Amino acid sequence: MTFALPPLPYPSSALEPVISREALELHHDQHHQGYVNKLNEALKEAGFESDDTIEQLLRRLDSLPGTIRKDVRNFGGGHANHSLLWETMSPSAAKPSEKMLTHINQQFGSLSTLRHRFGEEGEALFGSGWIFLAWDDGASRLALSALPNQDSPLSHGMTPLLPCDLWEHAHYLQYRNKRADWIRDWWSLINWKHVETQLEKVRAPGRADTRAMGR
Ligand code: MN3
Repeated sequence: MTFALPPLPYPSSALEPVISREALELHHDQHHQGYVNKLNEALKEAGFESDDTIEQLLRRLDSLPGTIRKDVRNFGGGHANHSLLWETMSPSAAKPSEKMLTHINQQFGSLSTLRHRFGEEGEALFGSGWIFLAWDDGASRLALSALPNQDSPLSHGMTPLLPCDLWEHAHYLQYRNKRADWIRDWWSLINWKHVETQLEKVRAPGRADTRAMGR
């Protein structure tokens, strides 16, 4: 099994001025590629064979062989988190639809409350990591999840819908150490259409990967 770096769904200058071309190219071509390479090397070295997607491997992290568990968690998590990050940003970001707002209001009260809590929990995370808007599979509701390093909500019974990268490599070139400003400006890039599509998939009963996992 070999994982590959997905191409960016837009030109590398498309997210300026929030993310400069240089910053996006470094992040995608160097950091994300690095996670993919290290993941592939680790799986090859361990002789691990599977047709699972990276999402499926992360969901069953605890049952993976000890020889690859840590590498799937770190490098596989890095691969999955960044792949979702590129998809959930857009140069022509639109506001959430009425339908999406209904889901947000139901769980958080309002979009501005969600944004406030997202920023607060993101700022509060110590060290490197991510803040996610996710679907809690067990509770069947939207939830926020702040996780360290490259951990994925998939390994915690949740499906990530919207990730914000809180590693310094995500913002240091332009925002230096100002994580709060980074989260504030990143918010204007959210591709809510993609978030909504993922949410509808995860809310649909009997979705394919749930059946495959026997959950
Ligand atoms: Mn990153």
